[in-house]
Amino acid sequence: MKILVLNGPNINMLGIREPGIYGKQTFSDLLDLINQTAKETGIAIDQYQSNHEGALVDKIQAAYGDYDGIVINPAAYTHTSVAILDALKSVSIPAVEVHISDVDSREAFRQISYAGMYCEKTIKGQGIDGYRQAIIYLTEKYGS
Ligand code: CA2
Repeated sequence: MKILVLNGPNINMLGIREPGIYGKQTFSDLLDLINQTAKETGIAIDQYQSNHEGALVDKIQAAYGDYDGIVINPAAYTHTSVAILDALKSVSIPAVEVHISDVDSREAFRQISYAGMYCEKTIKGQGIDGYRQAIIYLTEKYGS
């Protein structure tokens, strides 16, 4: 099994500001956690972060035929991007949405998730551990 972890804009800035919302862990800590989870589960995991909507759409399209699962935190594009939703639908790869913060308890504009309309599961408010949980969910459901 092969999983692609996708992160949207500003996730690379984790740990630098707003620790009260996103925690103290850095983007580098997140990459370490993803690599550690890959070792533990024995599956291949690639990760990609971009601040650009089209680049994320390109990466989702390129995943077709190559990946068996997608873990995605579209960050701010969660709440705006029909293009990312359509890309996920177009490749039809099982996907889990992750949000580091508890978006449910935040501003009204964060209450809509376009990507979430495709994803079969959403994990929110678990900090960066949400990524590990999402990878384990996909591995247990779709094989190793
Ligand atoms: O909780 C999440 O994972 C979010 O997807 C994070 C996004 C936010 O726009 C979503 O509503 C929820 C923000 C990404 C990180 O932004 C930072 C802002 C300040 C300092 C560091 C990162």
